[in-house]
Amino acid sequence: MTQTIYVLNGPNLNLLGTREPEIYGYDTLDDIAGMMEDHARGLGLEVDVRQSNHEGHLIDWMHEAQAEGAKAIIINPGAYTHTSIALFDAAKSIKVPVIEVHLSDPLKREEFRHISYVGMAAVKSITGQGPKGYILALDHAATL
Ligand code: CA2
Repeated sequence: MTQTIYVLNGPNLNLLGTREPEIYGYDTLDDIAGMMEDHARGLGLEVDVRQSNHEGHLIDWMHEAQAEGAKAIIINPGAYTHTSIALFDAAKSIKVPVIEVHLSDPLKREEFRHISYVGMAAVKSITGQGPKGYILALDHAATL
């Protein structure tokens, strides 16, 4: 059976490609999902790409990934990266490996973006590579 990678995206990432292209680029989340589906097929994997503006949805989906036997979770938690101990706890509470992705490099931005709670529980963090970061995360997931 084909193994599934959950790809979870947090608040405001549904608006990608509409504003601040100098930071986040011109690709929409649908464009990124399409690229990931194509790349996953080449790796013999499936992706399940989701987005929510609600912290609890992201947590429920992490639990679901565990219950469904997902191979890995790739997550861009958006601004919850820098605030959510609940997402850190969720990542710690499951056995599914979590890979953190950011389009920008939060360490090169405002100081309030410099802490990543999810990153502290992630097996890998990929930052500042734009949409390619999601593809690199998939390549890493394939090795797990
Ligand atoms: O670089 C990333 O991927 C971020 O996770 C993006 C988050 C930000 O809070 C993190 O510090 C880094 C923000 C996503 C906002 O998405 C937008 C979409 C369209 C227009 C403006 C922002």
